[in-house]
Amino acid sequence: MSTPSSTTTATTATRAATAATATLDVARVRRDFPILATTARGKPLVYLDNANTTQKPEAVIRATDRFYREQNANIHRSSYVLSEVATAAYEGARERVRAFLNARSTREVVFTRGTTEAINLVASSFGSAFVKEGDEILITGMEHHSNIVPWQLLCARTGATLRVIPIDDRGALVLDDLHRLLTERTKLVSVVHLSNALGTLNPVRAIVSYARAKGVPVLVDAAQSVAHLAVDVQALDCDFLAFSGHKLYGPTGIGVLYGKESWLEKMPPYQGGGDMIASVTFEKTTYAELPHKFEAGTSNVAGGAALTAALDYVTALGLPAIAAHEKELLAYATARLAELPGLRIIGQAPEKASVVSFVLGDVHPHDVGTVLDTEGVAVRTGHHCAQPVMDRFGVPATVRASFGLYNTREEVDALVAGLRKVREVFG
Ligand code: C6P
Repeated sequence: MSTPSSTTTATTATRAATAATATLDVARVRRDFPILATTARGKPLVYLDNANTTQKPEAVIRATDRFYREQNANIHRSSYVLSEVATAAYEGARERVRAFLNARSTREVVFTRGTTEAINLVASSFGSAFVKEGDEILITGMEHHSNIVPWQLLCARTGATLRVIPIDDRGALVLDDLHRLLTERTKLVSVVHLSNALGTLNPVRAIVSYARAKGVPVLVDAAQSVAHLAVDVQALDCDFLAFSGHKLYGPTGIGVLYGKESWLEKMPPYQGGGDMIASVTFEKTTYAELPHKFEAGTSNVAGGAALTAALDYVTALGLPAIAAHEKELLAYATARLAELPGLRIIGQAPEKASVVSFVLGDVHPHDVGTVLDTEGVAVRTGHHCAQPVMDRFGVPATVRASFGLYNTREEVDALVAGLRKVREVFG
């Protein structure tokens, strides 16, 4: 049995040297991801679906393996040494997330199953305490369904109304409408940081400033952004922020709700059960301290250990270096795609990151995806769980290539070659 923090020390030291140069050695980084050396349909795998989920480096795979081999026990409940080790792994992950987001305290870091559950937690808990008939929740026209439906459910329960900041033809927010739509009735603004369907990077700091001046809290859906740019919750000054481990080179089944302690203290528990209580009698239950008040039942302990490894990995490479690499790749992809007759990029906002969404003439995106798949190129086709975005641009679906830290220009070239093949097949 060994301590949880030593898992990635060697890797971290090696990576720190790379980070110091602020450029990404992509060829070397790719060797950390075993799946990238595999084939798909007999061709080298070209994985361009990172907005959906990212592939996992050896460090994350090893941390999961090691947890179950050497550290597995339930946490917070037992006094034997193995349980102490597992608890340290899990609470160590919380501290790692705190540092990653620059939160003030681990009391502000709640583990969830992912972004979706984190947003549902706020809609349910904040909603039951602070939202009533006649109130309004303000979102944007480029939200993922996970940042629409929980608020619709809340509105149906309370009689509140959902308002939507529109997007313009480039896929940028119409910020003047924020000023019109944010009123004394607004109880919360919930906005995506980086759009999964358009690649638009929203000015969340400016949105928070504006809302703060009116006394309105802001939730940031950072599901897409955390893997592509450094996110600092104190600099953003947001009240809540949600992300998923699996989009950040970490495991599925674990994510994070960051919440300002002042809000979390005032919010009731989301679910009831073990580990979230201080004491229970049939007459009265009192709740555990933050953040455990919001974590009912047995947690994803192995997920925590693996998330630590993922955050160590990304931090050692350096988010500025990752962002610079992906920016260059997005520019290259945008230019190469423009060579293809009839290709229309959906989402051309001035500030974008890591995602290019497009349609190819009148070939259905699913057909495009099928042909690309025969070439080993994995992209997502469909509405990307953002149907209102498709409606806004008058398309049923798009093809979406989304980049991660290990993607290369050669892979963009493979995408473009695959699209030429689509043209040959469908004319
Ligand atoms: N988007 C995509 O292919 P979960 O499923 O809880 O990990 O993440 C939900 C979610 C919330 N917000 C945004 C902006 C997202 O992009 C996602 C997940 C994936 O675009 C799967 S639909």
